[in-house]
Amino acid sequence: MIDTSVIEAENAKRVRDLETDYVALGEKLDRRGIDIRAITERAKGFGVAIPSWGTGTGGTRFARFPGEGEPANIFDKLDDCGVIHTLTRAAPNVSLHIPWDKADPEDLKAKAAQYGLSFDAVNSNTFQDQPDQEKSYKFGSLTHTDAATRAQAVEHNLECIEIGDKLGSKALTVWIGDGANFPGQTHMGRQFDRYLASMKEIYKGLPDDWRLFSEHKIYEPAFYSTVVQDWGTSLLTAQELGKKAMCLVDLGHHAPNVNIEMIVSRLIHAGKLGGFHFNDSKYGDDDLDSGTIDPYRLFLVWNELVDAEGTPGLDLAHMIDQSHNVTDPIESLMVSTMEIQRAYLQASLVDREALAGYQSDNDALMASATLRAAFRTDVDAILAKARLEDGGSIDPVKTYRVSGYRAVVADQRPKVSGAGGGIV
Ligand SMILES: [Mn+2]
Repeated sequence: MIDTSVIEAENAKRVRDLETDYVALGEKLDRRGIDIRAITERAKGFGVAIPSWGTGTGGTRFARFPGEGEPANIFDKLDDCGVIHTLTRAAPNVSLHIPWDKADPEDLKAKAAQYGLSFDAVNSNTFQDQPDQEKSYKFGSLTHTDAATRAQAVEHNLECIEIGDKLGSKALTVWIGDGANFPGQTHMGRQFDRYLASMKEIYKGLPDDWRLFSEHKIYEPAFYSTVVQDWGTSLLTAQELGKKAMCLVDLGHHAPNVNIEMIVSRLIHAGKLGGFHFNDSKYGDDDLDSGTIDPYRLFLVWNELVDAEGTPGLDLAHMIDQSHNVTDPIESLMVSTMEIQRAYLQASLVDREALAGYQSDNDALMASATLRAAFRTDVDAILAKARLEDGGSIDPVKTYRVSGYRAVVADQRPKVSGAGGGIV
């Protein structure tokens, strides 16, 4: 979809400056006892999963303003994911949403293989009704008071596992919108009991080498109470279900000012951190582009993850979960991929021995300065070098624009109307 000659021509314009910057950064890091090659190899080994739903323009509860050349189906979405990975070389996985992305698994695998893509966790959807669905989720899905509605929601999750298994996925992410809008609307204890009972049914259908991710979210669409509202409930769930159940942290699913890196640390301690939905947030579940609002927080989350490397059983799924309302989704997803990779590299530069010394000496000032020294290091040249060595683009956004990809697909794909209202 992106011609190699375009990437090569664009890289040729920038490769000399990159080499100069890379050598200069290498000398600087060398003075700090850091081998730039080792950090470059870490960059090359890094990957995130692109959410299939993120390739279309998102929206709010009020409206959606579709862009040109919106993907019309999962195969278009996979083409867009292919572009992102081709240029960044850091997005080798795709996370699917069922039933939105339902298609013949063999066709999906063939399309993904064209771009060297694999499938990460599959996401079930019981937060909306589908046209052919018998029971409504208006008053809940896995926690509904009606047993037949719960059974239908369980069945859908089992079907997601079956589909994911054919695609090579190894995890199911469950997020439900169940909750209440009024005090007294539901019995919070019984509702949670019903949730656990439904999740146990799903867990039973999980293959041995699969994991079940429980994703918490403080509010929305339920505005008074949400069944899996925070990491405490998520952890309780994961502990009750068993070894294959883990917690998934979506960075936008907490109250403002919550210390997310501390939640990360606690979940690692409990052996229950399974993965992430990366995005950024100013107020709530804003689903803004990673690293655009609070890059230091993203760094501090990565600081915990890099610190915990080597912990037995710690095997994280890195997924993006964003909504792009005012940008070209491909551009936003490429930039986000690189910002997440950047935070990972910066966290890899932390002088952990010095930090441990300052911590044990109670030298708060120097401990904090040690983290900020890593955070302030400009690793652009390493990121670009890693992409270049892997056949990607030194400057993915500029190369993408020069390629004219969006205009080409706008000609091929049907126009999308925004009149259907917003999506959350
Ligand atoms: Mn999420």
